[in-house]
Amino acid sequence: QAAFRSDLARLLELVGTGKESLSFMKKRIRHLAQQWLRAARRLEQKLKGRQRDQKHILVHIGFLTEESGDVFSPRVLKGGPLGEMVQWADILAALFLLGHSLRVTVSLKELQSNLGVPPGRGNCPLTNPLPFDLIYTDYHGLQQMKQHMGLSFKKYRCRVRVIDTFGTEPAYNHEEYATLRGFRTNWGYWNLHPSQFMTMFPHTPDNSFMGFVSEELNKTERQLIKSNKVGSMAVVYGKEASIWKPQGKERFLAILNKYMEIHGTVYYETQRPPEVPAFVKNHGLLPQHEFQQLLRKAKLFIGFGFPYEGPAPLEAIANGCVFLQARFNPPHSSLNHEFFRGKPTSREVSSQHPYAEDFIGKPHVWTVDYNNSEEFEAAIKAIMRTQDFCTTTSPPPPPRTKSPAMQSPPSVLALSPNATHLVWSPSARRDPRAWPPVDSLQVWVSETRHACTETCRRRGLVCEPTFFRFLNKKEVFLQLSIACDSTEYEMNHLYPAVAENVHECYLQKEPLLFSCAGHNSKYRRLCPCRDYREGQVALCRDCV
Ligand code: U2F
Repeated sequence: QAAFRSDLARLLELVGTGKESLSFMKKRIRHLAQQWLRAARRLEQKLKGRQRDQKHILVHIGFLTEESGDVFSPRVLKGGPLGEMVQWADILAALFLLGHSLRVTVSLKELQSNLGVPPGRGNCPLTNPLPFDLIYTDYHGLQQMKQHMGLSFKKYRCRVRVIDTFGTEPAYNHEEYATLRGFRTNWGYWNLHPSQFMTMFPHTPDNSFMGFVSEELNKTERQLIKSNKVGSMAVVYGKEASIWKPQGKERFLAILNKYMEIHGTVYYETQRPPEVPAFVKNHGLLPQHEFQQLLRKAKLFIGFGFPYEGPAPLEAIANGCVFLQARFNPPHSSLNHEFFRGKPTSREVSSQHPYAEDFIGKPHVWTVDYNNSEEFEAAIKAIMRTQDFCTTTSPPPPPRTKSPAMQSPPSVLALSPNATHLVWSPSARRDPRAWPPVDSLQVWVSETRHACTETCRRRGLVCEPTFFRFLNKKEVFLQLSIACDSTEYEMNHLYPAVAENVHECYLQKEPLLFSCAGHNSKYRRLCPCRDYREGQVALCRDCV
């Protein structure tokens, strides 16, 4: 049985030593220890002694192995990416406190010895059963496991969970389809279940949302932050000098400088980096908790467009800052931007932090066109006038149904006057194991320019991929009054869908390709949307 743990010392030993990345993770775990322990006690009380199985879990952090090049560790103290380490530290702390039995590996040798494959005999199939119920790893680790487990990899791959920052869409995950249809990239095509990929932010519900921890402040801390806020202080998002390079930056920094004192936390060795203007007060790269102290004083946290989708904006908002970021027009994606090229997703990134833009928004998050000086200046002025958020520091829940799309008649009405009806399968409804309950399903037909993620979001709903199986039926077209001259079953990540102009209807032949992500000008998709609880999209409103 799993018993909640009340001390993190053993975890710190398990994480090991010898790399800056591991030291960063351990510092984070130590710094958040009291909050973790409090949270574990709260959950323990809530579960009232309910029995839970203790899982044997291997955590293999592939990107930190020498064999994959470990490009991150040497950059930890030089302004390189830390977001991934933030997330791994939090995953380790959560699994450990829940009482599971953990092994942590950051080298191929350790991986092999834990999997029971003798070193040097990498392609042998495992002779014994896999000694772990679950393996948390990343794409590098997946590759290493495949090479060293040989045939057993296929047998045990359902036990793998892949920590995958930017996500893997079903079209890229299905090997045959990805190969045939040009979705094959360096990373995808593992034929896992899409929910085995766990993301940093909820990019598409096809994947699981793992997230990371943002600090919780008590009332006293909030009061203290409030009294120490400096209304005219801005901190720039960017710890590496190269982030300060974007063209036109001088113009908008000069505007900002008219109103606010600008601070930076840019890494430097001996001299101020030339990319950072002289009027910026640069503190150098700070240890994480000192960076957060700086955010507690600032009014504004401002992004220059990179890094994409990191944890820092949420930390800033949690510490009472407004986050100002650039809108991308056209959006960045693997089709048009170097950073995303080869990533197994076609997601269109509409700003530096689409999660902050879509799920939090004003007054905490401002997304503006940085090429438009007037819009930029107006935003700064408006932000300076906003009240202090320190009394309501936790980010607000995702928006409910008040999107512009709700104010005009939904486009589905063009197809049928009663086409937004709830659809559920009576047999599934009776099945107590069906989760989430099918009663929460609403079928919406997308516009051709929208994926199901967007179609549902515009109605204050969330796309629920487990419900695709209820829509993938001829009768559903009929129920939606969609005229089908023909109905075919084919492999396509956009199906079920209708090619409206030609009255052709399509159903999905391959369940692994059910996908909330993706759109194409030819099809209107059938989207399985459901409602959700404020602040907790994983649950539908009447689920529990
Ligand atoms: C993201 O990685 P980054 O490391 O660039 O993400 P950030 O949002 O900058 O934040 C990472 C952490 O760095 C900390 C801060 C954050 O938790 O508290 N920090 C710090 O310790 N000292 C400082 O002076 C400033 C910040 C993303 F997370 C990755 O997945 C991507 O690979 C990367 C590139 O897009 O961006």
